[in-house]
Amino acid sequence: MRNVLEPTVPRARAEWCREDIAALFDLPFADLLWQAQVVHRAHHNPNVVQRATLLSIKTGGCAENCGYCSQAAGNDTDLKATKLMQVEEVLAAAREAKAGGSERFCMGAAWRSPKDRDMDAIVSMIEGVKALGLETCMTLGMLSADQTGRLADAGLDYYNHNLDTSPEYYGNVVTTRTYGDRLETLERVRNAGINVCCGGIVGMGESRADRVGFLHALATLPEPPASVPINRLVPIEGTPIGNMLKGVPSAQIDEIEFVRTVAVARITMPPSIVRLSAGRESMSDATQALCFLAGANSIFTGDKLLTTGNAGADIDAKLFAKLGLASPATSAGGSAS
Ligand code: SAM
Ligand code: DTB
Ligand code: SF4
Repeated sequence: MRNVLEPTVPRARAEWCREDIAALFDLPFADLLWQAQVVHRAHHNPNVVQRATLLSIKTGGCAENCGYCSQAAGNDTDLKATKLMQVEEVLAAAREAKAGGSERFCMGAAWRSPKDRDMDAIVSMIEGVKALGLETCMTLGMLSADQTGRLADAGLDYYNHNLDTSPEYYGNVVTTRTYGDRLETLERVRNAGINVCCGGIVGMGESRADRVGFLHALATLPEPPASVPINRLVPIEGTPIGNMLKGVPSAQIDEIEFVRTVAVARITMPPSIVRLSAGRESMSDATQALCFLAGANSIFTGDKLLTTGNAGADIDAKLFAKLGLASPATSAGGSAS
């Protein structure tokens, strides 16, 4: 293991092995955060955090069986399924997000994969949101090569498709698709020249070794993802994983362990935007501040994620003021210290 008092030497992705990643997780907390700060400050402005807004453009009724998700048709949740939204409705929501200070607009559909008949509307949404000057991200499930090409031609900035957990734990989370299926779509996205947004969920009952395997899988993709959402499970009643954790406080992920995961993501994927995603609503300001210290530099703002609640824009504005954080567009520029 490296001497923790030496600054982290930037590594090529292929050099990360599970043992090294496990050793990072095992560091004393102060040493881990120090390493994460060294890497973070070498690649990013530590006082800048991007705000993004999510919109569910097609909710519920999904054919996949993800054990954490409110939108899987087979999960016993109260969610009402909807059709794909009209382009104008989506653009109205994007305008509102921009007026509220967001710089990125992420559109999610509860599909196993899009139907070709939906692609014209999807393309119009991307073009319209881009024309507002917002960064665009979409998450629509698995894509064919043709569909990926259409998204690229429309100018989509990022495609979100998560590995969610380690290859070993994956079968406990979803059985209607494989890790290999996810990797195939990620490859198509990468080959089409769209930035990959790929991360996962912490706190689904997985072990530390699974968190190591999860970050190892991300950091050793042919190119590390440009964007890495780290979600803290939002336990949802009526989902297998939500039910499993209900009433077992000890099964919830410890907040320090969550911060450790963010720090290890930062150290293993230095140039990536690490997104502190779902689960912020139940986090204290202090825990969120630790996540920013650990290298998180984007959040989802607004009072809703896709189907669950989120800390609203006013609460986030207060947090930014308290911590002296700025958005990329309003910061003086410059990255590293
Ligand atoms: N259907 C698409 C797919 O799965 O690729 C996109 C939508 S899906 C809701 C996007 C991601 O949100 C999931 O991969 C998962 O990481 C995250 N997510 C969904 N439900 C969550 C929950 N209850 N808590 C935390 N994260 C969640
Ligand atoms: C991601 O990893 N997190 C976001 C985004 N990608 C699409 C979604 C979080 C969803 C949280 C549960 C919900 O609101 O349904
Ligand atoms: Fe469908 Fe995505 Fe939810 Fe899985 S996470 S059930 S693919 S919407």
